[in-house]
Amino acid sequence: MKYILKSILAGSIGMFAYASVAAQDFDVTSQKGEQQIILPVPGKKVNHQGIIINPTPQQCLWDKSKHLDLSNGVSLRDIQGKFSNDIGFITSHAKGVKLTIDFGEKVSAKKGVKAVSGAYVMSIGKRGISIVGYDERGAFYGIQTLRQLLESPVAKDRQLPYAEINDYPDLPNRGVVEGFYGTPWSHEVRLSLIDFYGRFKMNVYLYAPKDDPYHRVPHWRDPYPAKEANNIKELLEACKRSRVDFVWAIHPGGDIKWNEEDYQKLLNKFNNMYDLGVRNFAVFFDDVWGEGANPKKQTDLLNRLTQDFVNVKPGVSPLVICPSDYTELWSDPSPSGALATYGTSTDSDIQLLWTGEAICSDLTHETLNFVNSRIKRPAFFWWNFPVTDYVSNLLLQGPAYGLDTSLTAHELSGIASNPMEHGEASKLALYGVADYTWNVASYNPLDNWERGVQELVPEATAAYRTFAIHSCDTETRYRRDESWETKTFRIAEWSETDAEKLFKEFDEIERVPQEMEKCSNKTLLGELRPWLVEFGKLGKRGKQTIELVRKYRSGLEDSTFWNLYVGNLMSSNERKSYESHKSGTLKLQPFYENAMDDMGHEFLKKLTGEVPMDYKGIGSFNSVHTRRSLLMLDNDTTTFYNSGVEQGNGDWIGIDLRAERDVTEVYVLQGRNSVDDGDYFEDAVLEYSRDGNTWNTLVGNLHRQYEIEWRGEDVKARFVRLKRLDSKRTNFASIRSFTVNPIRREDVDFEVMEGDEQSIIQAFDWNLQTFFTVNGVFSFQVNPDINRYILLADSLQTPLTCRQYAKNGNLIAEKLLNSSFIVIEPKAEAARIQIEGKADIFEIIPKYNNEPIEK
Ligand code: LTM
Repeated sequence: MKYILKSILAGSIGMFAYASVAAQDFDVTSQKGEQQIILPVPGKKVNHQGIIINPTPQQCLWDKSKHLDLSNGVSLRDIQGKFSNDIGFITSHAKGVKLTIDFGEKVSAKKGVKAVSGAYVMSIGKRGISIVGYDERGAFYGIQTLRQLLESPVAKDRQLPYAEINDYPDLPNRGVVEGFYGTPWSHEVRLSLIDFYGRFKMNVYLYAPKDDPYHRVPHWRDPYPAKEANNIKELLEACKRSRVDFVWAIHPGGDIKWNEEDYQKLLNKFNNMYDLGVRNFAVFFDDVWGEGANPKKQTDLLNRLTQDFVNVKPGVSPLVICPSDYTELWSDPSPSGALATYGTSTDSDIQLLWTGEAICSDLTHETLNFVNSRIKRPAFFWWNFPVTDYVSNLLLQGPAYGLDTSLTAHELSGIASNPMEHGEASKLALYGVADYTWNVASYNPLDNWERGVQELVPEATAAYRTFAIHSCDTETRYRRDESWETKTFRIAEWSETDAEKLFKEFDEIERVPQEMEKCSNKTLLGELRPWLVEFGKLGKRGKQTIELVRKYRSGLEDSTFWNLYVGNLMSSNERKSYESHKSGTLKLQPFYENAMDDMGHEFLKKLTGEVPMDYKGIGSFNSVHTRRSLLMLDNDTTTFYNSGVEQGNGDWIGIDLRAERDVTEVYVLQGRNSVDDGDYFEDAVLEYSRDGNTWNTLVGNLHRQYEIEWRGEDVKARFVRLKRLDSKRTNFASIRSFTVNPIRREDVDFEVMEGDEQSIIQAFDWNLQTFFTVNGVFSFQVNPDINRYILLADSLQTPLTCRQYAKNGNLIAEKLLNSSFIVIEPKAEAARIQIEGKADIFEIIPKYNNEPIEK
């Protein structure tokens, strides 16, 4: 639109580049290591022939030709009198099948039970059912296996196939750390989860809610008030029922003074908790800095506590510790570092928690080698999954994967999964953690997830599965695969078969919220509901989009198309609701956004005859081709594009101007936030290209420059980029702003007489991502060379009024505007046009007298 955009003059400013701020030397290691590559979910769905047992047993021999009839119930022989309350799932009858339950070293050795806590042998045969545990916990687990067998399709007529099961856990610690920031779980949810742990053979619950004030600052020194103390007693009883170790954790590092007074207060608190019944204790020093993180002080305290408390009080187990150096990201690897200090100076019975290569990361041999060689014992893995305290607008319902299946108890003492503040919704991931920690080598993440959705929502499994498969990715940091069965596409790749398939998926999605109302776990439903509501809307939006593309492809009048188009745009309120309870972020919502952008681009091109200026991010990083790169093009320096992977030689980030243009000005703002941010190209060159192959330098040898600005004689370019030059820095790369030829008010030849004078440029940037707002009256001077103005407005809530005034101020025409596609034809004597009402105007497209009228 050269006639209205005054040419953007390069003038004789000459070429210059400046760096407003140079980087200081600083520690950037904390900003590395977030995993951004999305690995696919391993495993595949298996046919379990009607027998579903989670965790997967180690050895099972089935004889399906013979069956034990349990229709008359069982007669219990509870040799040690411990399990009468655990077999409520089956009727007891004096004449029922004999169910014998026993445990202990002697009897278990006779039956070939592995000598580890939790192991058991169960036989089902003509003499009835026998369960022998290595310990009480093992026998309890045998009972859980029996319960699951009876709940399996194979036992629908209460006929159990003959079987010999020899089962045991691979890892000694299997469970959960309630260790997230945010609203701690309610008492009811905790009780429900403890029951769940027992049912799926998890044995540890580390109680460490970051926002429990009596766990951490400000009240870690004080006893719990009566109500909370009583709740803890109830949790202890529930854990006893589920044969779970309740580990109460204290988090003193935020304000501890390493003096006698605070030591005594800590000891008092431990005694106090002991009196409530706690026998397992933990001390956490995660996320503290300064003196609180001093490893020498920490280990001295722990050794003293072990001596004065753990070794003295009857029944107390060795401590569990989370050191301040809990991840490779910032742990000091040297022989004098924190991990080595722990390794050499703490009792080897003490368990040490470790989150891996990053805060949220996979469980690998490499990270265990790193930590174990220093702490001199197998680490206890704190798995930051499915925790969402860093992405609280998401709900993680995907498979539990990223856990190496060749690990053994020699390297790993177990896993404590850190879940979401939504306890019921976390069960799906915990179902996987239970399975992995019990039987590491057989762990099949995808199959486990398929079984999990069925287990958790048997009343609406298909709907829950649909929701869950599209609610997996974190968008940032610990990326998770999502929507792996769905094929989305750009309009340019349109095929009616794919479109129809996707339409059906969106249709199912739209129905999910209603279907999910059948879910009998109302607490789970309550946690999911805000996300389900948004998910349903996403289904509707997706369907409408496919219908709109179909209509668009078949050809529509401009006005009809535009009204349908804006009807399918998300309002800012809709966006706000979606943003706060997001799902479908990896494929579904991007399909909608891309389809709308693509149609908008083509439509605007047709109306203006120019290539719209909705520039696109390009570059060597995969993520730059996603919508995330819009964050560097949105005129908002508080948002940024981040590569999500480390930078390397030859990496670059740039923009595609969608057509060759005369470039006179480029501005790039690197880094995520402050000038101290490490995520930037330390050495770089600013380049342009006409074809994307041959690049020319605009500014070379940029060193430590966050802010890069170039202005000069126009160069013809379709692409502009910032390319990394060799440097030591291997951080991620971030760009807050990448601007080419920014439009300024003086570039726009349009006289505003009433209304917002400055933001009118948004209506002349040929970019439908931006708009200016009319709220009240807005008027402009008529240009006599223009015979029509087309205004592209958003969906009108109420009609606008358009008035035309003559030079002397007389009103000469008045019209109500109902359509979002506004065409104004100035009368011959009109000097001013006024619009009254409320609307967002994306573009104002003037049509000159001599221009042909497009169809
Ligand atoms: O991971 C650890 C050891 N500490 C905190 C957790 O409390 C928090 O939930 C996770 C996830 O944001 N990150 C942490 O650093």
